[in-house]
Amino acid sequence: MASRNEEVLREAFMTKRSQNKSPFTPTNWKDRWFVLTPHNLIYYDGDRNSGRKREKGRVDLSKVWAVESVEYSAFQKDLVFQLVYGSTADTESVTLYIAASSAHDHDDWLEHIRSLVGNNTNLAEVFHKGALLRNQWSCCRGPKDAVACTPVTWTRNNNATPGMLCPEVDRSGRPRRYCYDQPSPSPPLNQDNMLPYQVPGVRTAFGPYRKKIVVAIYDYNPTEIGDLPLRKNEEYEVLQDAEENWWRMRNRNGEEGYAPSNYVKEKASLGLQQYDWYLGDATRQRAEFILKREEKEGCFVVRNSTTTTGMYTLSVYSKQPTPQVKHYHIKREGDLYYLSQSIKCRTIPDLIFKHKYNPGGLCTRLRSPPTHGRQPPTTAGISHDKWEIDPNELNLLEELGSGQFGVVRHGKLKCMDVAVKMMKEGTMSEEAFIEEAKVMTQLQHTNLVQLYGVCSRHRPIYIVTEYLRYGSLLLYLRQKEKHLITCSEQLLDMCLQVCEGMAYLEKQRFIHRDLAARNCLVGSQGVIKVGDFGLARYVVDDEYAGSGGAKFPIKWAAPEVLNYMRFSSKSDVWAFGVLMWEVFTCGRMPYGKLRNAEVVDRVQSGQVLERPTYCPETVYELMKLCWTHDVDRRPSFADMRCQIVEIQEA
Ligand code: L0Z
Repeated sequence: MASRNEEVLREAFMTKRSQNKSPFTPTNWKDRWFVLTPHNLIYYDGDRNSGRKREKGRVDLSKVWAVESVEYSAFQKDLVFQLVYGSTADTESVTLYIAASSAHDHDDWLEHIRSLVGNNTNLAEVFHKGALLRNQWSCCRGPKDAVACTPVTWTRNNNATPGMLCPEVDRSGRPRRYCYDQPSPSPPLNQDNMLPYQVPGVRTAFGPYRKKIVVAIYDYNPTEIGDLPLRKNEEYEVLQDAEENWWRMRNRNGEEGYAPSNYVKEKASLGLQQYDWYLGDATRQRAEFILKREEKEGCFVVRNSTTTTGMYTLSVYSKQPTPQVKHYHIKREGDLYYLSQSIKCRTIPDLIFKHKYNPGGLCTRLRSPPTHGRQPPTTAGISHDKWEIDPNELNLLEELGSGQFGVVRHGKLKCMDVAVKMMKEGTMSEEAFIEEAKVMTQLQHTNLVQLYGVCSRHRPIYIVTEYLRYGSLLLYLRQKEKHLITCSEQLLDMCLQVCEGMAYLEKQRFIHRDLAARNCLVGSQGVIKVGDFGLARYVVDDEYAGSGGAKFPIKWAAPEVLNYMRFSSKSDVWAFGVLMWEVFTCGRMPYGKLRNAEVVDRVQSGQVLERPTYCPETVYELMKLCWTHDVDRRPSFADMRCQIVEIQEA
């Protein structure tokens, strides 16, 4: 409870929005007992009747920089107010959303809290009258770190009597007419009737417009009217970057349209992206794969060092004395880069240029970058704000197999290869999925099978995804066993790729729920992608849904899933350990023919899968880390990534 010397000014039950929740899960509200003291707003759990309460959190009122109402549309909920607090207004602020039980309570608490924070020196001039939903502010559509869009309705006590509030309280969040200080003038609305938002770094409420110039790092050929084609190495001005994945841009001829943000890079931080020989974060394995396939003497790439950030590695193919790829760390001395003492340069492109004419200690002189090097990434959906695909635009081709939801066919969308899941009626909660699909199309990563959109206006509905030409990872492992089994670097690289895709999902707070080799796919250039993430939630099938069902993936399930169906990114990590085992056995069935009940007994008693014959001890140690029973001690995907990279480099 509030400590004895803290006078209780107000107490009440109100509901609080849980903080730090996934941008992809529905907003979660919890009943809390709120206590207001002169210096803190403290909240406790415990139901309305019981006297025993446990403190769940508190806000230090001296850190508060705005106390404002929230517009109804943010949560489809009335009587919500917000406390924005933290150390620096723009970067480290946290927002606490509280729904009062009555209009009287709403006004009363707002007034009281304001009277307590009125002398704070950090009070803000602007706030978000909406809420951060799916990584975007509902009010101005700005990204998470956009500077707030709406002038505050109340600033400080100054010459007013502390505790006095505007006589007419406007709960819509619109600027109030009655304020102690004159609010800043409202900025003009844009075409969408939205307040403009600003990128961080610009601290003034509505400061000068800053031009953002980007350079295309890939060609982009739009599929939709209204989208802007991009030509590699050309410059574009960004007109709107409110959304993460699709930006409105203008080319040199003044033509405007949307284009994918992952196809451009800001001119000021372009770095090596403009060079064909630069592979960015590609691993040693990927570099070798690309260079070996070209079979060209002196073919080379430069990539970021996997061990030291800011450092680079040069990978070169040579046939002398035998076909091989050599990797050289580009060393640094002061502001000079070098590979051998004899040639030192100020920049990496200069260094590359010099070594084109002089091997200078390398196995061969550098000749040309690979012709099939950097592949353009997928785009988040097929166009800006579009997830509904017209089935007439689809050209359906051969059948690829059938999934949980029915037949999947290869197809073409314009000239793009796609896979089309034709949803058998009654196998999926369609309504809920279609809503979620809007969010899922926005997930984009090299190691995730891209969801492009849905055809939901007719039945059966179609789910349109990226097409991968080599099919399921499980079958690939089984078919290529002879070739792969002794090639543990390549097997570990497959695990790393899955881990990278999963680390992205983890960061986006998105849970897969059915990670296994059968749900990963193999693409060209040895790329592995995780597929069908999050779809498990929409399966309508008793045999799949419960842990007792015949189709439930028991052998990939963490103990907390078996016991309480508690899914999390950590339960995905457990499944990832099993997937690593599948990879290093080239596609064997975990626990062999053991029946489900026996598998559960084994897992509960702490027994783990045995080390696959060709699996290095270090890799097996990583699998076992994934099978840590204590969820809190189990590593995250980010942790796993570091560990795998460490083994690769050893
Ligand atoms: C997916 C599912 C089902 O929908 C399949 C692709 C592909 C297959 C075969 C070949 C080529 C490409 C081929 C290659 C090998 C030796 C011979 C020639 C699902 C699904 C899965 C799980 C779920 C839900 C749905 C839950 C998690 C909810 C349980 N699976 C059929 C096809 C595909 C993902 C699929 C593909 N690209 C995308 N999707 C191939 N490519 O003939 N080869 N070679």
